[in-house]
Parts: sequence; C-alpha cells; structure tokens
Amino acid sequence: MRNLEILTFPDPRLRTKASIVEVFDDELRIMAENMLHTMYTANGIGLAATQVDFHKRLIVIDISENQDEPIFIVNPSFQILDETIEEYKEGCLSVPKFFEEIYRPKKIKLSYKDLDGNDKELIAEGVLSVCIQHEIDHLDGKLMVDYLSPLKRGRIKGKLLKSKTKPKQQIQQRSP
Ligand code: GNR
Ligand code: NI
Repeated sequence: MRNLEILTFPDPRLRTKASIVEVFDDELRIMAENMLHTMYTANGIGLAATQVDFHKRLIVIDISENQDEPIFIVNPSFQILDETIEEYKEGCLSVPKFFEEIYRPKKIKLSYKDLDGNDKELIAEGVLSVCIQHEIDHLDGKLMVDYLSPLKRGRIKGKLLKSKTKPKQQIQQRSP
C-alpha cells in the first residue's frame, strides 16, 4: 500500500470539484485502499480523494478506536433528518494543527455506492455525521476554513504558508 501526499491549504488543487465515479474497477479499489492507509498513517478519521489530488467522488471514513471499521463511500449525497445545528471542534488533515468550532446539521441520511457500485444508505449523527459532511465538502472544493471569518482564515493561511516555506527551521526548532 502507498502512503499518498496530502495537499494542504491554501493549495488551489483543494478547490477542484470532484467528478462522479462511473467505473467501479480495480483502479478505484486500489486508490481507496491507498487512501485508507494514508488516513490511518495520519491518524485521521476521514479522507476525501480531493485531499490526495484524485478528483473523483470517493471518501474513506473510520471512526472506530482500533482502525478496523472502514467505510468506503462513492458518489455520496445526503438528506438532513434533523436540522438542529450542532457545534463540533473540527480538524482537517489539509489544515494541519488547527481545530475550530464548526456548525452543521445534526442528523443526516447518507446515500452512496460501495466500491462495487452497490447502492447503500446509512443514518448518521454525532461525529460520523460531522465527518461525512466535512468529507463531502472536500469533494465540492470546500474546506473547514471557509466557515470561519476572513480574518481567522487569513491568519491560518499565513501560518500554514510560513511553515511550508521554512521546513528546515521548523525541524530545528522542534529538536531538543
Ligand atoms: O481526522 C479528522 N478529524 C476530524 C475531526 C473533527 C471533524 C472532522 C474531522 S475529519 C479529519 C480528517 C480530514 O481532514 N478529513 O477530510
Ligand atoms: Ni478534511
């Protein structure tokens, strides 16, 4: 399995709108397995194909403690079952080290296809609901930071750009 590079904000490729998966072949399954491996290595609970520069509507999620309950989601869409807005302190592997309160509807019904093209549905609330909505946003080129004020978003952008252009300095600073 390959560990894929995760794009970070403000990389413009994160703004790409992913296209519908039409062919359910080995290429798709291999990409899904590589994404799962990449997500587990990064200790994430979800990963959208957009984040690894693959612009198809494919998501992997695993909210289990032991990284042993992966869900592979293709061509997702959802319906809101409970419009109550809940806040959750979200993180994103494409916005590393920042955690912000984001507000989303509480309960959803997700319709999707599995890796073999079979139709599936699931009802989600809590962290699973948050994660699904967060990942579908990625497929539409939308990021967690888009829900923040321009000021906050600008600060995060500045800090991430700085940490990217000065990698050596950053490593030296972290060494004892
Ligand atoms: O690993 C992740 N954790 C997380 C925590 C709260 C809300 C959403 C997430 S998703 C994130 C991984 C990621 O960036 N997925 O796109
Ligand atoms: Ni994310």
